[in-house]
Amino acid sequence: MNKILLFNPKSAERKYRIPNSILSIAASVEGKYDWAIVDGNCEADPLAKIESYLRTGKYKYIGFTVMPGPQTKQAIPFSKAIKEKYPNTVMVWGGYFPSNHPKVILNSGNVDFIINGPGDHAFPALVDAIENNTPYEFIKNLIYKAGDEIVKTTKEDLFDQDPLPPLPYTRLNEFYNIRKYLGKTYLGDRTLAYHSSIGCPFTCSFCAVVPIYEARWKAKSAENVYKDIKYIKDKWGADAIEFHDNNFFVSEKRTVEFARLIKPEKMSWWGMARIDTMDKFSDESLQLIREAGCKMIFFGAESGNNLILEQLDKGGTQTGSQIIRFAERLKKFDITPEYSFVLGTPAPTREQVQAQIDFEIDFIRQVKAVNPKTEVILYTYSPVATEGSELFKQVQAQGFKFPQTLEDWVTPAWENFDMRKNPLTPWLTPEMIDQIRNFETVLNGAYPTITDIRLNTMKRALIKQIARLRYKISLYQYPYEIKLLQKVWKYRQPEIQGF
Ligand code: B12
Ligand code: SF4
Repeated sequence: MNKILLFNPKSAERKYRIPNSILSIAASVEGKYDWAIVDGNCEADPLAKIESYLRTGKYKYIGFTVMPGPQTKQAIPFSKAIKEKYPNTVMVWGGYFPSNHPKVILNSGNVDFIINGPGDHAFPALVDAIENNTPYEFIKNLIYKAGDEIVKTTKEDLFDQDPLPPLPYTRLNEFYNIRKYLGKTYLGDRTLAYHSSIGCPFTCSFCAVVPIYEARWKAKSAENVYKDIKYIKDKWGADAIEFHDNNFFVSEKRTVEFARLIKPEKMSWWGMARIDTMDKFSDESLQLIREAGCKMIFFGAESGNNLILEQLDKGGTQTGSQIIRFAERLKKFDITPEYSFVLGTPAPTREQVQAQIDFEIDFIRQVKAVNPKTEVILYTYSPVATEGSELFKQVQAQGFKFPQTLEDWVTPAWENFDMRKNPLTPWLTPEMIDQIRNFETVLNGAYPTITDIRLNTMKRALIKQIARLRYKISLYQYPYEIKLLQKVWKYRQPEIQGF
C-alpha cells in the first residue's frame, strides 16, 4: 500500500508549535495508511528530507498545509521541485491559503487536489478513492481541475469534533521530540498549542475563516479538551496552553466547564474571543476563568468607529464604546485584553481614509488610557476573497487584484501583504502606511508587550522612557531611536512570531 508524507512548511523563526494542521490529517489516516511527517520548522534542509522519503518510491501521496505568508515560501518552490522530479506523486494542499485561493494554485500545475476546509474526512476518502481506483468526484470538500475547469465539490456539514480520532502525539514524538514543541512563553516554560474547535459562528467580511466555514462552529466538549491537555501535561510536562481556536470562548457554558476542570492543574492559558460575546459573560464566569489560569485573551477589536465595524460586518453587537468599557471591565479580573485593530480600510476619498486612520490612533490612545495593560496589535487591512461581501466588492471596485500566478505570492511585496503590514491596497498612500507603522513603533516602545520574555526590566525601562516622551506629545514621525532599540533587542511582535 502506498504511503503518505505530510509536510508543515516553516511558519516561525523560533517559536514553532505542534503542527496541529497536519497532525489532524495524520490522525485521519492513522492505522489505515503508513505516514511520515516533515516539519519545516525543525529541519535545516526540509526539501532534502522530503526527497529522502520520496526516493524510497513508497510515498505516493504528499500533503502540504499552507497558511498565507511564510509557509508559502517553502510550499511554492518545494511543490514545483517535487512535481518536476517525482511527477507521479499526488500533491494535496490543505489549509487557509489553498482553500481561499484555489485557482492560482491549481493553475500552477504543481498541485493536484486542494482540500477545501476540514480534511478529516475528505483526505482519507480521497486516498481511498485513488488507491482503489474509484471516483473521487463525489467526495465533499475537494477542489481540483478537470480539463481547464476548476471543480469544487459540495461542502460537508461541520461534523462533531468529539468522535474525531485522537491526535497521534506519540507517533509525532518519533519524528520530532514533542518537548521541543512545548516552548517557553510568558505563559509558562512548556507551552502547548491546542485547537479545541473549528470555524466561527460570525461572518466578519475581512476574515479568512468566513469563506471556508460559512458561520459554522463545532467544538470538542470541555471534558475531552481537559483530558487531552492533562495527558500532555502528565506525559510531556506542559505547564501552559495557547488555544489556537479562531474563537475559543463562543460558549460560556463550555468555557466555565473547562475552567472548573483545569483549575486544579495550575496551568496558565490564553485564547481568542469576541468582545461582545465575552461582555455577556457573568462576573462569576470571568472570575473563575482567571482563577483557572486564563491570563490573557485576544480580541478582534478591529475599530473604534461604529461605521467601520458595520463595514467590516463585525456582526453581533460590538461598538466603540463597548470596546473601551470592556477593557476597563477586564481590569477588575486581572485578565489582560489583547486587542487587535485593523487600520487602512477603504473609503470613497483619500481624505476619508486619512480621517479613519487618525480616528483609530486616537481611539487606541483612549483604550490605553482606561486600561494601560491592554496589549495592542495593529494590522493593516489586507483583503480576503470573501466573494459577495460588500467590503470585497468595494475593494475590487478600487482596483485591488490578488496575484495572478503562484510565484507572485512569494515576491517580497506580496509577503508583506500576507503579514498584514503593507498590503498594497490602492487606497493607502505610502505616507499612510508610514503613519500606521510609526505609531505602532512608538506605541510598542511606550508599552512593550509582556509576551516578549527576553526584554528584561532594564531594557523595558529604557525604551519606555524614550518612547513615552514621544507618546505623550503624539510625536510619531521618524522614530528611528526606538526602531534601533527594537532591532538590536529583536523586539518580538506576537502577531508575526507567535502569540
Ligand atoms: C497556529 C497559527 C499560527 C502560528 C504558526 C503555527 C505553526 N504551524 O507553527 C503562527 C503564530 C506563527 C502564525 C502566524 C501567522 N498566521 Co496563523 N494561524 C495559526 C492558527 C491560530 C492555528 C492553525 C492551526 O493549527 N489550526 C488547527 C488545524 C487543525 O486547523 P486547520 O489548519 O484549519 O486544518 C484543517 C483544515 O484546514 C485542513 N487542512 C489544513 N492543512 C491541511 C493539509 C492537508 C494535506 C490536508 C489534506 C488538509 C489540511 O484539515 C485540517 C483538519 O480539518 C490559525 C487559525 C486557526 N484556528 O486555524 C491562524 C491562521 C491560519 N493564521 C493566519 C495568518 C494570516 C497568519 C500570518 C500569515 C499573518 C498574521 N500576521 O497573522 C502569520 C504569519 C507569520 C509567521 N511567521 O508565520 C490566518 C490565515 C488567514 C488567511 N488570510 O488565510 C489564520 C486563519 C488566522 C486568522 N483567523 O486570521 N499562525
Ligand atoms: S469573530 Fe473573529 S474568527 Fe469569527 S469571523 Fe469574525 S474575525 Fe473571523
